Amino acid sequence: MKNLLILTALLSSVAYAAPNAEALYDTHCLSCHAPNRLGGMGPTLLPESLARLKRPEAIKAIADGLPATQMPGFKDLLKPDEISALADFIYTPPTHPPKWDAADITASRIVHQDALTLPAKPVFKADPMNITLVVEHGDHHITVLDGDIMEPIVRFPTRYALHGGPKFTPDGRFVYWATRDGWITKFDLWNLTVVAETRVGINTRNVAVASDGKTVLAANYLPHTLVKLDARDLSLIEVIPVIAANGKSSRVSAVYDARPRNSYIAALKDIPEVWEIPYDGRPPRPIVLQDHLDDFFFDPGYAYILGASRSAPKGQVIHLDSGRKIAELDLGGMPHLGSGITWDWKDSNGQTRRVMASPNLKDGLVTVIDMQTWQPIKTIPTAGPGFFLRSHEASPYAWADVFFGKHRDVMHVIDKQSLKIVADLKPIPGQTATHVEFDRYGKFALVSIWEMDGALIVYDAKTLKEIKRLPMKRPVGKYNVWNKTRLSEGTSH
Ligand code: DHE
Repeated sequence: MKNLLILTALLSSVAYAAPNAEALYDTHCLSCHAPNRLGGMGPTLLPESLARLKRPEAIKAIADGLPATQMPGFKDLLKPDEISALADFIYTPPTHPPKWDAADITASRIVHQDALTLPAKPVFKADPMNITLVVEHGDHHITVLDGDIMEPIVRFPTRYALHGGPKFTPDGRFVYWATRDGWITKFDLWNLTVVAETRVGINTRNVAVASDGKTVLAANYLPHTLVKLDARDLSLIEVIPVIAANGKSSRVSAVYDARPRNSYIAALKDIPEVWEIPYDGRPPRPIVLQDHLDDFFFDPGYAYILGASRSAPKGQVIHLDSGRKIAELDLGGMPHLGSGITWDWKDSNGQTRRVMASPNLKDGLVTVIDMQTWQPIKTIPTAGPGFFLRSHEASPYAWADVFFGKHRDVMHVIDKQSLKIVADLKPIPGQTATHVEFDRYGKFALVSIWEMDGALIVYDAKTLKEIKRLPMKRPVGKYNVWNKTRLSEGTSH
């Protein structure tokens, strides 16, 4: 009888042992979301960063993965109670609340070089304005390419998980980039050396550089701050707490330079506001919206922003000076406006109109919008949801990837006048083809094969014939100095 009782107790303890959420986190989540849930390649998983994600949505995300991200589904690996325990765990406040304040930022700064002592001319022969950087995600490197001949000049390691577009000074000499865990690096492209590094936050979205080249502004998810640095040596100028009039704080989705306005514009993730932050140190000007903005696009004159929220069905057009919503955008799915491009399009009456096109992270379509009426003029069906759309002033084509799904190896080439797909390239069957960048003249189009043993494929941008392949480790974004500093209409800035 005694033995039976022990056995029953043992069995029930086995049957009802609660999953150890912390151990599950360490096994399945830590490599992307970092120790202590502070975020790295994946976002921070702390209650304050999950303000807009409800618990059932978190369970679904863990089970099924998240579209448009690198988050896989775990339902085949974990039992429902393990998934549920993980969801509880991420909403539990950490034992020691994370902080990253002005003192931490200042203490983190590493000055590698005094840029003033370095020669003010390139150490290479290539055209410094036609240099293209390739970010290799696979082993965290950057390759610097000579854009005339598409040959590497140098390849060097970066910090872990660089994300988003590096930003250049107007002369193309210095470039700044951010990692997901908050490091901002200043690199001297003419001397091919790191100048300085500062850690601005625990989970950082991106960085913008003022068009006067004097300051750098970083957008953080954690803490809820914008951090302004001196562009010369990345020393701290100011930590701007992101708190609305009602006292609620917010993560910052992204910040961009708005050069004709002499200001930066930041989209907030948890408060329906956009902030305009003047270069000259005046306080931010909040623009109150009806909906949150996760992602936005400037019109070429920087008078309007076209924004979309992951949770609202319609996009919005905001007039920046008046702070008013002047139109709604009928977009559908999950448009990736940050990856939008513009060009001049002739309508059936021969009239030229400026149009904007955006890929879609959820549906297989590219939407083309008339920028006078803000109405969609064409929805181009694609082979699946895409991440990036790119073109160049000198090219008649826009290149749209199919990042998600079984056709991820296809790159659509769209005629910018007929608004039809005129070619489907499949550089390597079964391997993800993504993100296109051009050289400064629009002669070559570079496609990333986003695989560990991937490649950069160089196409003739006119004939669409492959010219060469450069082996690379999971290459993702590519950034041409001329196109980025001259605000090419075919790329993001
Ligand atoms: Fe990005 C740019 C947000 C996932 C590769 N991505 C950006 C920018 C933002 C952004 C706000 C603009 C920054 C800039 O240029 O200053 N990205 C997001 C997300 O919210 C999302 C969907 C989820 C997340 O994990 O944060 C996301 N992005 C990814 C990826 O999974 C990609 C493919 C691989 C990676 O690096 O993590 C990816 N994002 C990129 C690239 C750019 C980018 C290559 C720059 C494009 C350019 O040409 O400028």
